[in-house]
Amino acid sequence: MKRISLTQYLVEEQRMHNSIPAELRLLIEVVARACKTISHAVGKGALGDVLGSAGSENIQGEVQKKLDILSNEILLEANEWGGHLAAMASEEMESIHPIPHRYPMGEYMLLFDPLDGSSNIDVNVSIGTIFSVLKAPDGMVTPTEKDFLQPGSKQVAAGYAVYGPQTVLVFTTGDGVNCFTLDREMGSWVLTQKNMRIPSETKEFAINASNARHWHPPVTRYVDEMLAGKTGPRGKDFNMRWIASMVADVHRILNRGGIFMYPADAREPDMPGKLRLMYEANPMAFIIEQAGGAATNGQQRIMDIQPHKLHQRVPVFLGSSNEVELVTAYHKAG
Ligand code: AHM
Ligand code: MG
Repeated sequence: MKRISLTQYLVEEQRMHNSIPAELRLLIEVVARACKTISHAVGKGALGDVLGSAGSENIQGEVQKKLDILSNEILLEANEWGGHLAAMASEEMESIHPIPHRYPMGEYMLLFDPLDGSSNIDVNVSIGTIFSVLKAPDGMVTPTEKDFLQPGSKQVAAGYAVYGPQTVLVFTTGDGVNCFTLDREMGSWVLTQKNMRIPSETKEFAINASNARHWHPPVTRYVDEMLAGKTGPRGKDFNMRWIASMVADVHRILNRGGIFMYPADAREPDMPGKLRLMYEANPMAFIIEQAGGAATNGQQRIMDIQPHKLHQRVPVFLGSSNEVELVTAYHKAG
């Protein structure tokens, strides 16, 4: 079978459909290269002295792992000099990172969760990187946090890498979803799945059930009905998976369907869920919708939410469309 590299795919997309402007193409190639470097560091594990805590906390008060910081630096350094970006923002940094003046400024803005699934780093379970690309507002001279506060529907690209048994890169530029696998010997990304589609029906769900006692009634109702199985109101048995790395859970759902949930709950009424709108929910929602699935916060489409701050959290329900619609309807019913 003829192998199509990431570069060939991007060049041909640009040539045939004009769907990927040259600067965006460069951006995706640079992010992919950074993910390759992160994948290499992840693969070294204890041998590369990359495991364990860094002894610091990020803006959300979470303890940072060495790999969180290293991955953040790799993405920043890789993306600073190419002239394709105006600024970056990261889950691991309190404020935005404008492109230093010594480099030309481009028209895109990049947001990322450099190392998603941090709790799995030290136990050799799949982890990943998530990214989202926005356009700088017209006339922007000096980027500020406000320039990033655009709804997810404005994303021009989004993607993730999974560092697992295989390293894969999945992304969309608004024209379907494709998956590339890293050929570790050759060091190149090879197209391995074209136009990924999520089945609309599923018998599999993903939620951290240890929080069940804190859930709000619509989530309890929805999960209880699935747990009731064949003789319950859903009339079928469901299976459950929870990897605690959103990238890995979403990758499974893209491949064989399912629903992923990280709801808000009663623990901290002021904290709407755990996941971040700009670095996790929006990019994953874009990919899931592009593959025929759906993504809501229980009330509305995630990509329609107008962000009011960079590190905003949001409840997340995404995956097979029929299931996301059902749990959203339960929320709307009160
Ligand atoms: P992180 O970005 O700090 O790794 O946190 C996000 C992760 C998601 O990947 C995953 O779905 C979730 O946190 C797991 O949370 P929990 O440990 O509460 O199950
Ligand atoms: Mg994360």
